[in-house]
Amino acid sequence: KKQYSFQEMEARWLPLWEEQGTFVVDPADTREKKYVLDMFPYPSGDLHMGHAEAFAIGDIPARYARLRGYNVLHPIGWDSFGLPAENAAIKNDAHPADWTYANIETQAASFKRYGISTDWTRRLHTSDESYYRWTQWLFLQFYNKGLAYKKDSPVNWCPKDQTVLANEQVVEGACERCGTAVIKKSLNQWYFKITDYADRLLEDMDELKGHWPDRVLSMQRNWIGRSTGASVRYQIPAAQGAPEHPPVEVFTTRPDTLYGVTFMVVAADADLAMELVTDGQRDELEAYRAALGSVSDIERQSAERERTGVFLGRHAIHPVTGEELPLWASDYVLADYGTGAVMGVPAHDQRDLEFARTMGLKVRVVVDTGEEDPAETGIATAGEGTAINSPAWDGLNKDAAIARAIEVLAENTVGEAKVNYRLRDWLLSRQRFWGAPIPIIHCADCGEVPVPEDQLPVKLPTGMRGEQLAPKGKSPLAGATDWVNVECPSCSGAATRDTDTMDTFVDSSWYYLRYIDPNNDAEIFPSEEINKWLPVDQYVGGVEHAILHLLYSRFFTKVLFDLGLVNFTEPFKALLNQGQVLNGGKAMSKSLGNGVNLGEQLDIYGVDAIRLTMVFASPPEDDVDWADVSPSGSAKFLARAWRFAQDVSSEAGVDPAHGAKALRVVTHRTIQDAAQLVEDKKFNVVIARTMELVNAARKEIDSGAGAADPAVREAAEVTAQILSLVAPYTAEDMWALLGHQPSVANSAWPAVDESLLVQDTVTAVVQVKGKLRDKLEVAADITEAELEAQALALPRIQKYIAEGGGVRKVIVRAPKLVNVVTG
Ligand code: ANZ
Ligand code: ZN
Repeated sequence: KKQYSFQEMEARWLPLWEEQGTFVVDPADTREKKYVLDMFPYPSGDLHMGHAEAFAIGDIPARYARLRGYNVLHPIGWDSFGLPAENAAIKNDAHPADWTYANIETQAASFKRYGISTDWTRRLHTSDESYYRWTQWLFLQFYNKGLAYKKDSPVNWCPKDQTVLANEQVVEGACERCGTAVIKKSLNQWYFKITDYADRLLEDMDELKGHWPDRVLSMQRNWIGRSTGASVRYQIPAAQGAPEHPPVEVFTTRPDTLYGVTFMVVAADADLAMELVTDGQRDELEAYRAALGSVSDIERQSAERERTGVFLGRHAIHPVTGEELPLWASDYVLADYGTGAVMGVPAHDQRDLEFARTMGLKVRVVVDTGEEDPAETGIATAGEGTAINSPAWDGLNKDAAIARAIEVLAENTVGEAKVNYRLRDWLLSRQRFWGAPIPIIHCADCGEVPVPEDQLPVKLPTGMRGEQLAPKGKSPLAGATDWVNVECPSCSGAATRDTDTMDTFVDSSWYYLRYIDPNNDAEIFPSEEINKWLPVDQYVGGVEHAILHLLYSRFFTKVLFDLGLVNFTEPFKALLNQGQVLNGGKAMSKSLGNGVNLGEQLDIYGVDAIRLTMVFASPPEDDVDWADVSPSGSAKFLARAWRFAQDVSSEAGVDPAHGAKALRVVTHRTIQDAAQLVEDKKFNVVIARTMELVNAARKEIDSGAGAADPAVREAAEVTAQILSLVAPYTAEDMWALLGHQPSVANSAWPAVDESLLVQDTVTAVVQVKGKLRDKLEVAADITEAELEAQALALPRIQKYIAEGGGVRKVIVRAPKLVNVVTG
C-alpha cells in the first residue's frame, strides 16, 4: 500500500487546480454570491507565519461557502507601493520596483503552494500603472467634489524618513515605522475631507454591530470622537501693544460652567497665539514656542506634566458677565482640536485647575457636586451637580443647565450648540517617490489644474534610482525636472506637476472594488458587477488595521456612493480579526531570535499540516503560540484520515443506510454541528469534531463490519469534505481515493439525515412509596422539573397518589427515577 506523502499530493493537485480553474469565478454563474476577502499583503520578503495563519483562517469561509453552493469570489493582490521598497532601493542603488516585484513573485509562489482557494485571474498590484491610474482617477473625483484640498498646517514630520506622517502614524510621539521622535513642521499638504463624513461613519456602525468585533467598533468610535457641547465667542478688545482682535471662539462640552470661566488659553503652537500676543510679550512667547519641541499630544495633556505657559499681555471679555479674563498660551491646549483655544474653568476641569494653581489664577465653583473645594484639594469636581453662582441657571441640574446655557449664548449671539470631532482630515500627500503621483498641475496663471482624465495615469518618472530617491525634505520627484515641467492643460503655459505622492492607505482604500474587474482599462469597475459582488461578505485580517485602513475604506465607499458609482455604503459586512502567531509567548522578532520560517515549516510538515495546526491551535481570534502546538501531531492526524480513505477505497460500497447505525449517527451529528461551528467561527472545534469522526470510523473498521461497511465509506467522504476547508491537498487525495473526480472543493456540503439526529431517550421508572408503579420514555437530557411533571401526570400514578392520601414529597433523579412519597 502507498504511504501518505504530502510532497506527492502537493505536486499532483496544485497544477491540476490551476489547469482546471477550480477557483476561477465564471462570469456566467448566476448562483447567489459570497465575497470572502483577506487583507492583501505588503510584499516585504517572503510570506511569514502571520500570513500563514490569516490565510488559513480566511480560506475556511470561502471554501465553506463554495461547498454550500455559493458563487464564491476569493481574490488576492499586493499592496505594493510604500517606503520599505524605496529604502531598499536607496541602499542597494536599485529601483523600488526591482525589490517590490521580486518579493511579489516570491510571495505569490508561496501563496500558491499554500493552497488557498484563490481566483488568480484577478490578481492585482497597487503599484501597477493599470491600478494607480484609477487611484489617481479617484483622487480627481474627490477633488472635483471638493473632498481633496491643499492647505498649510503644522504637520507631523519624521526627521529620519523625511516625510509627513498622518496623526494615525504617530505612536506615542514617535514615527510608527522607525521610532524617531516626530516633530511639527508647517507645510502645504493635500488632505481628504473625511471630517465631512464623521457622522455617517459613526451612524453606519449600527449596521456592523454583531458582525464586526466590538473592540474594532469602539476603537473607530473613539477615533471619530464625537463630543457635543457649545461654541462660545469671546471679544478681544485692543490692549497696549496690540489692536482689537476678532472674537476668539472656543469649543466646550460644559457650557453650564460658563460663570466659572476665570481665564482663557490658546494653543501656544497655533498661529492664533502669535496673532494675539502683545508686543511686550512677543519675545517670551517666541522663546516658549521654540522650546516646545516634539512632545506628543498625550504627554501635553497628561496630569503628571508640569503646567507651563505665557501670558499674552491682554484680556478677553466674558460674554455674559463682561468680566476681563486674562489670556494665556500653553501647550496643554492642542492646536488642532476644537478651535485651538479653551475657556479656563479651573473648578471643574482638572487640566485648567492645575494651570490656574501654577499661574496663580482664580478658581470659581459654579457646580455644587457635594465635593470639597477644588481650590483647596487640587481636585476639580467634574461630576454631576446643581448649578450655583450662575445667575441665569442657578439650581438646574447639569443637562438642564447646559440646555439653558446654550439658549442664553444664542440670545446674546455669542455662541450656539456645537458638535465637535476628534477626527481630523486625512493628510494624504507624501514627499516620497514610490507611490501614486498626485494628478494635479500647478500653473502660475490658472492655479491648481487637474490632469485631464484621458492623460491618466501620471506615471512615475523612469530612470530614477538609488541615491536620487533619498529624502531631501521635499519629494524626490521634484528632482525629475523633465517630468516636473509640463504644459498647463488649461492655458498651455509653462506649469509644473505636483511632486507629492499619495499615502499608500489611499491605494488600499479601494482595492476590494478593483478585484471585480482588475484589467478593465475603460472604467474603474463595471457598475452592475460591482453592485452584484459588493459588499464583501467576510473580511479577514489583523486588528492592527482596526482604525485606519477600515475607516478610510468605509469613507471611500461612502464617497463612491455619493458619486453614484456604487449602491452600497459599507464595504465590509462582516469582519474577523485573527490573532497573532507567537513563539514562546512573544511576537516573533529578529531581536528575540524566536522567528519561525514558514518555508521551512512547509518543507518539513507539508502545507496541510501547517494550515491545520494554525486552525486547530485556538479560536481564530486568539493568538497561536508556536511553542505550544504540534505540527507533527497534525501531520499524523492527516495521515490517519488519509489511510482511512485508502482502506475504504479498496472495498466496495453500497447504500449507507444499511451500514452501522452508531457510526452514521456520529457522521451526521458531525456534519450538522460543523456547519454551525463554521458559521460561528469556531474553526478549531470543527477540527476536533473531525478527529472524533475519524476515530469513530477507525473503531468501526477494526471491530465491526470493516472498511466495506457503507457507513464507513460515508464517514470517509464526509471527512474529506470537511477537511477540505483546512487541508485541501489531503482532502483532494482522499476524494480521489474514494473514486470521485476533482475537486472536492466544488462537491457539496454533505446533507444531514435528520432521522439520525433524533435525540436519545431513556426509560425512567416511577415509584410510589418505593414501589415500581409505572415507566416512562423521556429525553436523556430531560430536566428534573419536567420529569417530575410528566411522572405526576401519569394516570396510574395519580391513582396511587389518591389512594395514598396525596403527595408528601417527590424525589427526582433525572433522567431515570421518580419516587413519590404519599400520606
Ligand atoms: C470648559 C470645560 C469645563 C471643559 C469643564 C470641560 C470641563 P472632549 O470631550 O475631548 O471633546 N478643550 C477644547 N478644545 C481643546 C483643545 N484644543 N485642547 C485641549 N483641550 C481642549 O473635550 C472637550 C473639552 O476639552 C472642552 O470643554 C474644553 O474644556 C477642552 F468643567 O471647556 B471644556
Ligand atoms: Zn494655466
